[in-house]
Amino acid sequence: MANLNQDTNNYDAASIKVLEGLEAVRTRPGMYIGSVSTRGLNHLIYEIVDNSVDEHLAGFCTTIKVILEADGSCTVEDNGRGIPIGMHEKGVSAERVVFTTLHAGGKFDNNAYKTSGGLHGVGSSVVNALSERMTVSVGSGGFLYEDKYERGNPVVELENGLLPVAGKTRWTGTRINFLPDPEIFEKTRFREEDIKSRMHETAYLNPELTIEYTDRRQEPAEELVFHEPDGIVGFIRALNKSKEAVTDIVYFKGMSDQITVEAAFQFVNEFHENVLGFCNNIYNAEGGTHLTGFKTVFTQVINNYARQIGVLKEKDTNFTGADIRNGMTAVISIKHPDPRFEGQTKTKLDNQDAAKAVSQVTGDEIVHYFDRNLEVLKTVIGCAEKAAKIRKTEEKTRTNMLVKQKFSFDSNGKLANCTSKDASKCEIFIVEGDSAGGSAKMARDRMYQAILPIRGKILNVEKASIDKVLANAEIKTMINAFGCGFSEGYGNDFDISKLRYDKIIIMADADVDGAHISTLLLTLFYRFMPELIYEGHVYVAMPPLYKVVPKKGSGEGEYLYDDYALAKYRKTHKNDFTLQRYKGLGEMDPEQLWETTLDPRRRYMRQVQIEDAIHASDITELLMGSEVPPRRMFIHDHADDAELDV
Ligand code: TSJ
Repeated sequence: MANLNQDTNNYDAASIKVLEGLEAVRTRPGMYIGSVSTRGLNHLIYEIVDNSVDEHLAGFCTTIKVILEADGSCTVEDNGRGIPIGMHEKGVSAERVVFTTLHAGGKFDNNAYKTSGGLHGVGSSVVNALSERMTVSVGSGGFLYEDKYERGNPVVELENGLLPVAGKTRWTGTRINFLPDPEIFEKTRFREEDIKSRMHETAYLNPELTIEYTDRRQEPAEELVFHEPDGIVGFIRALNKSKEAVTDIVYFKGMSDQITVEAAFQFVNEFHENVLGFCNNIYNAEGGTHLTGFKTVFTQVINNYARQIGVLKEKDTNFTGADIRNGMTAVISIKHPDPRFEGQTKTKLDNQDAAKAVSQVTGDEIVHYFDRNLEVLKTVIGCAEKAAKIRKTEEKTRTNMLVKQKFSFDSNGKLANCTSKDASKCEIFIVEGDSAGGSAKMARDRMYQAILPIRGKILNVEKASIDKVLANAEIKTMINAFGCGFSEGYGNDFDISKLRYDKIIIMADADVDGAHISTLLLTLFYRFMPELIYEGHVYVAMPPLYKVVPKKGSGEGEYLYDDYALAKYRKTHKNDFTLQRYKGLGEMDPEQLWETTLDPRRRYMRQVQIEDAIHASDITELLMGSEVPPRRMFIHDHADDAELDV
């Protein structure tokens, strides 16, 4: 409070309220940014950058610079009009109001397409409140203005409510530098892979925008320029770059009812669909009304054509939507003046008018296109025919298979199930290797913990067709054990309410093979049971890497879970301890396994979060690709991704 400028009584009163508001952000940061993990940290950058993207959408900014500074702070700069620095009705510079008022609204929301990415579409004031320090620089009308904050509190004295001039400049725009507060965040290192892929995605969605990315935390600095003049067409090209395309990329854009609709799609030789939805440049992981509109009309149009050209006869049933989208990669990007979101993670677009607008534009545009491109139409219908045929054979196989297995749940040799049937308390560990599986069976809490050992590598589901996936013994056992079936392109038999375990915990060695198995399992879940991940049921166990025992004293020693912990331990214990390194789960006896990895009160584990489908398919591509170095990099990086459970 000491730093508050008290020029006007007006401001005095207003500022007290402001501080109370920002204090709430610091007390419950999760409410505003989702989490205080790396994910929430990265979100600070997205939040700031989105403001510059808004300025771009308003037609005033062409370039955004994003710099990860060597001191751990982040700078975002644009060449727009500059945040207004004039007098606001509250009696202070408008800029102050933006950074000290929660949801600074009204005057600053005159932008028709304000990006509001749902739950976490929070304001710059939230970033300010969660930053140890923040500097705001504005270039406007030939002058440079500067304002500074510490943990949300202004530290620059205003002159009659206005910012002092800091110099002359010909530059116009806004530059923000902020340092995330270590009192708030578990870790304060931005994750470059996330930032880069988000900036690249933003470039695809805004073809006239250039984003210059610099990471100065490394020597030499990494510099990248994201500029994608082909827009979502380029996005589709990138998504399909290692796939076998069977059609050209089709693109269209239109407007209906104040909503701009833009879409691109292409068919590839694969067994699944990849249809991504964006609203106001924000990815909608859970889809929503724009995707529904697109899918519904696409299905109708293709079925109509199929009847017209006689591929479907009168007695034939229609192709299902999934038949038609088999092999489709699509991006649907809409701009909506007032988006609403629902769903588990508030990433599902909920506006009914979006479904209407998308189906209207899509219907008109694809009929226009297919009328003039019969070859593409025939290819698309050909894909649907093939998919329908496979679906029909597999429907039979699957019914036989699942009926046979339905009652074999308890008699399955490998699964050591738990006694309790209360799903909310039960856990299933999927354990790599029979020896670790054996120890885990002995060590577990039989009441609530089930153990399923799996051997070797399960199928790479990305490349295999559904019948091969289902023929795999370990996958069958797993699907049966979970109890909720599975969903894939040909219908949805997945019912998460039947899930028998609250937590599905992957337990693999901390080496490359272990990471490979974890990723194969995650890919399987992601493809066929994505709700498991979206609803937070999937975890990765984190067995310790080391045990340290002090040479002096009576200390029993402790387990260390990463190299960082070991480095810290070395600092406080010098060399007066013995160090045991665990090579694999198989090395631990049952008691150790219980203490370190199974016991809910002591174990560490990470909850798996799929940030978005794009990332997941990148992951798969990385892991399934032939180059070894990037593969290893992912495996290492991935450990930072998720949250600590305990
Ligand atoms: F998040 C933020 F507020 F900190 C922030 C805002 C961060 C960054 C990097 C840039 C921006 C920002 C805001 N860039 N450009 C603008 N533009 C305006 O706020 C603005 C300027 C002029 C007018 C006008 O009507 O004249 C309206 C607006 C909203």
